[in-house]
Amino acid sequence: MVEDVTDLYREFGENRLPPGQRQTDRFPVLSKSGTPDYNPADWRFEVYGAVDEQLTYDLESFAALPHVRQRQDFHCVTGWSRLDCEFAGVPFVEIADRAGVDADAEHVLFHALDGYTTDLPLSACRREEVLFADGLDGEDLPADHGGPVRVVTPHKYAYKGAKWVTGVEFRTEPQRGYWEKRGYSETANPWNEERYS
Ligand SMILES: Nc1nc2c(c(=O)[nH]1)N[C@H]1C(S)=C(S)[C@@H](COP(=O)(O)O)O[C@H]1N2
Ligand SMILES: [Mo]
Repeated sequence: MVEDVTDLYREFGENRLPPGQRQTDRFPVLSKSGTPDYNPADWRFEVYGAVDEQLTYDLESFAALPHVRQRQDFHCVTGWSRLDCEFAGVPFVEIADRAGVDADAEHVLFHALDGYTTDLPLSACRREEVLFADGLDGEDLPADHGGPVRVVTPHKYAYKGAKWVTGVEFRTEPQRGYWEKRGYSETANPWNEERYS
């Protein structure tokens, strides 16, 4: 079953397409330094920081986690939106609950193979539509779009969704990520056009 979460915009604004965005049928590829190489046998996904139990998955154990499928929209801060992406993935809350997040954790810093980082408040991650996605439109997630696993954050501009994610660090304090350090908004709500800080 594919769950449709494309109506989440109602929580934030009147229109499904956020202000200043234009719809594209393509799915452009954006990255700071290209698609990184990795060896599938060495790939690890680690959950650490302010948690009861650190977790480590390899590709096989990650694939065995409970997955959901969702229809979501995707909004890039540079102005394009791709509607109705069908992502498959493991919900953020599934991972957080398995690790047992400390009561004083308030932020999440995502780490990626290319050295990219991005930060979100824990409350912004504990939402059903935040997924560690490994599938797109019925196929494995393509490497250019962040495969084997990326984060998707349809309630935020897409730079909040780390491609090639390898680490999830729970923190008591925020830490600005790659684009946040370079002037992009820490909150990144597309319906408020929170593009820059
Ligand atoms: N690891 C990593 N994740 C990243 C980026 C990046 O450079 N490296 N770019 C971000 C930006 S700015 C956007 S718009 C989306 C683009 O995702 P796409 O290439 O699948 O369209 O990935 C985000 N996640
Ligand atoms: Mo972006």
